[in-house]
Amino acid sequence: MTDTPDLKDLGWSADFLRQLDIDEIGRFAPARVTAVHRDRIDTLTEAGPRVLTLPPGHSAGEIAVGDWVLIEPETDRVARRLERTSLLHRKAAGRDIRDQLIAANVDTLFVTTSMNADFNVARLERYVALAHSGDVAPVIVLTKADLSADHDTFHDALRAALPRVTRVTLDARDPGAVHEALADWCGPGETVAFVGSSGVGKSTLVSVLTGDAIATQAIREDDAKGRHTTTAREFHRLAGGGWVIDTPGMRELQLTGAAEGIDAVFADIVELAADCKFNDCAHDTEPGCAVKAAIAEGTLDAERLARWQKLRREDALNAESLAEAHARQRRFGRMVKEVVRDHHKRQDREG
Ligand SMILES: Nc1nc2c(ncn2[C@@H]2O[C@H](COP(=O)(O)OP(=O)(O)O)[C@@H](O)[C@H]2O)c(=O)[nH]1
Ligand SMILES: [Mg+2]
Ligand SMILES: [Zn+2]
Repeated sequence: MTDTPDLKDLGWSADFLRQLDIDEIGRFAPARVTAVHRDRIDTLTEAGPRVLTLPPGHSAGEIAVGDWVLIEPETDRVARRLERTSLLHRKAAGRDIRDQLIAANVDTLFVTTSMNADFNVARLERYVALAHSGDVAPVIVLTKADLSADHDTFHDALRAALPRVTRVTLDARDPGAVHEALADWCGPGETVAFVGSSGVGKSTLVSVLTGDAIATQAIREDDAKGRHTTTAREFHRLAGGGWVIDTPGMRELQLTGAAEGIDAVFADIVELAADCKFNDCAHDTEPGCAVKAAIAEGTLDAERLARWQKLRREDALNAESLAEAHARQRRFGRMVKEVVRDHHKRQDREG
């Protein structure tokens, strides 16, 4: 591979090209966002790295790592952001109630778990729902194959809970095995990302795929507690072409606006629910409940129903608090405007 990736290598495709007007083609150079700072973004273009500023009135919060933007001719300014093919987002961590963009235009989300005590079906369902809701294809990566004597237990659990999601099993420290297992989703133009608990092998996998030692850097980012340094790299080139996005936000993901993704994971229950007597059946004590009937017959696991209901509740609750926060901000904005207007009126009267 050469040192400067071409557009296709950067992930450029017909999905983005067709968003350009005829007079923009050739004049507005496309750039892929590699890092987002408060007042500027780092990008990669066909001609190399470029730091860009945002158009007036736009904030960095609207741009995600992985986004494609067009550069205004003869300036270092973003003209506009192109529509995304996919978007991973979450409810911001802590008390800050807002929707936070994590990464855009990701093709594959490697949902990583080790085959030991960390393995947790509910958590994996949550990550897969996140992928589906962001239009990213999920692949489950089972690590520590070398430490587990019984792989079947894990595969059986996944066959029951996430039957349609592809799984691979590997020892993350074995480069040959990693390249072979993940090659199908990596390569020129592909963008991948990893999610999973701490300690399951994400950094090990990323180091193998990128061919350099960024594991230690990832640890430093964890420790930085949001103090984002300009040297933090979140967009890493894969040794065989393609990119891996590793943002600090990737490590803690709370769902919001993910109802469709959740229902995709639990499609069997959604299908059953269509046969319930009442449209708004809570699958609790209602008569004619097809979901409860399936549990009684033994064709549906009661715990699976409980996991679906829990995720839907969490998603609805987060959506509600986001909506409330927005309404509060709008009310505050209106109040500020009124105060300013009254002030001007008074000045006019007095002046
Ligand atoms: N034996 C074995 N150790 C692994 C495997 N994957 C990761 N590890 C080890 O588990 C520890 C945590 O791995 P790391 O990549 O830092 O996990 P992360 O927190 O998900 O980034 C490290 O000591 C790795 O060497 C594996 O497949 N087999
Ligand atoms: Mg790590
Ligand atoms: Zn029901």
